[in-house]
Amino acid sequence: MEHLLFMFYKLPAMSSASYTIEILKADITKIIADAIVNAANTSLLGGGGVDGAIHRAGGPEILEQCRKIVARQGGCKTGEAVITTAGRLPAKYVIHTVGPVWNEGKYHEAEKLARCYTNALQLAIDNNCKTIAFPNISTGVYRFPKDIAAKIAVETVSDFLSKTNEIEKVTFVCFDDENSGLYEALLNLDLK
Ligand code: AR6
Repeated sequence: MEHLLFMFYKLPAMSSASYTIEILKADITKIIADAIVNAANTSLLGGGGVDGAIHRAGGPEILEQCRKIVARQGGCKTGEAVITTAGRLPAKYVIHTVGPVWNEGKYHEAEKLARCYTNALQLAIDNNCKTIAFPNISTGVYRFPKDIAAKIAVETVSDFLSKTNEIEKVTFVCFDDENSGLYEALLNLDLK
């Protein structure tokens, strides 16, 4: 199922970073990267969608580590991120972040979604990750409008990468045609 839709490579200019952003149409559990990101919930104890797929494919070690985090800090707040093993997955780590539930945009949802991306990227750097793959956080069960979410994801990640020199590649893993079309259009516009 995996196929590459778009790849952008930013050449290092004076005082700016070089990095690659790619868009894949794929199942994120199959991605080889230092870290894949999970769209979790505040309990960190699993759920449906991409969260269910990651725990199913990665095996019980991921949940064991999530439980330890819960015992230590009581779950994960919206916009924040925690890291665990990736268990049996081909990635090294899973970074679990909790996207906002869309509620007509009245509760700082855009800001909270942007924080998911920046906190996951910072946690990846703190764990020496060079490559990271994101799903389309909050655009499933949490009902965030896909067009607004894609714009936030692309802008937040591009901005972060242009200011740091530690992440080499970010992959946006899209699961449906609407999301992949939106990401392609945005990256063509913003980065070319
Ligand atoms: N690979 C990549 N993307 C996927 C996959 C997959 N295997 N499966 C689904 N998606 P969602 P949310 C896409 O609902 O909206 C969970 O129950 C999906 O098409 O997984 O952040 C958690 O426990 C969509 O575009 O996450 C929370 O309770 C995107 O992943 C809640 O859902 C996100 O959809 C979080 O809701």
